[in-house]
Amino acid sequence: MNFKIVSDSSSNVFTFSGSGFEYETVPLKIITSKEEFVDTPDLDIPRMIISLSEEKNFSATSCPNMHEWYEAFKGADNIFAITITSSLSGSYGSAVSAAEEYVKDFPNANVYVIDSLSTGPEMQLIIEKLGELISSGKTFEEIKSEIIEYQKHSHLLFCLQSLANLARNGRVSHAAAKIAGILGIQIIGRASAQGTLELAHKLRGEKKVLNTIFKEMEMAGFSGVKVRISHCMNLAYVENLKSIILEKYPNCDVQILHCGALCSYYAERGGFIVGFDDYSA
Ligand code: X90
Repeated sequence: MNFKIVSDSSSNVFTFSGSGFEYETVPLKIITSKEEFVDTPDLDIPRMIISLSEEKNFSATSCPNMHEWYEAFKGADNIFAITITSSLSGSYGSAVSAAEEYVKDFPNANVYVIDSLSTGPEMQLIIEKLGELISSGKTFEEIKSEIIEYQKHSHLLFCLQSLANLARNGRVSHAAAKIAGILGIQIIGRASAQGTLELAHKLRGEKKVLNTIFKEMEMAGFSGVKVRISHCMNLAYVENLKSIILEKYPNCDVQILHCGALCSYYAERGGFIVGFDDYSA
């Protein structure tokens, strides 16, 4: 029985390996009036960000279609697919349709599509958990129920300097985007339990922003086990968040990744996203 984990590119995880499974990413796309950016690891993100800042007219994103998910499933018979929250994207719907076709064509295959109710680093945590569970030799059904349980303990916060692209694509209100557009204001929010985007604070100043994020993490039950951070061209800032975390929790497993194209487009330059679980050491 061969296992495969398939994620859409909003996880920012483009390579992942471990014993007993394969891993593949299906890309979302960013579209402007001149160009299409496919969210693959070789894409030049800084160039895309510059090109988007010059694009005044139109930009949008599109999720993988059913065919793209189906192709990524091919060859495997125990598949875990994970998507960006179904409340903000059609990726989950496409993956579910692909799964239905796939089990019709390969009746012995198992496919479970996970609606992450989130994106980015929270998806990364779920992918890593899937990897651990598969490597430890659990059955498909055992993994499925353990991952449903894990999702109750994973969380996502974000900090954005602009909500312009979220508003342009109808994912937040124009009024909220206007507040975020004030110079120096940063917006902190979270993925709600229902997988919707929830705005929580508007703040100014790095120290205040990082302390608020850290406080929000602890309020959500974080106690120093595991944190994954993805950022859009803002490494110094998130390194400071990492230091704040490690100061209180020296043994915490903290990793930093670059946002891929989809998260870079919506988080925008300077934005970052934090995933963590609420387990205690
Ligand atoms: O299908 C598509 O075109 C993709 C649409 C995605 C829209 C939102 C992406 C947000 C990415 C921003 C902060 C995290 C918010 C998490 C809320 C659940 C990153």
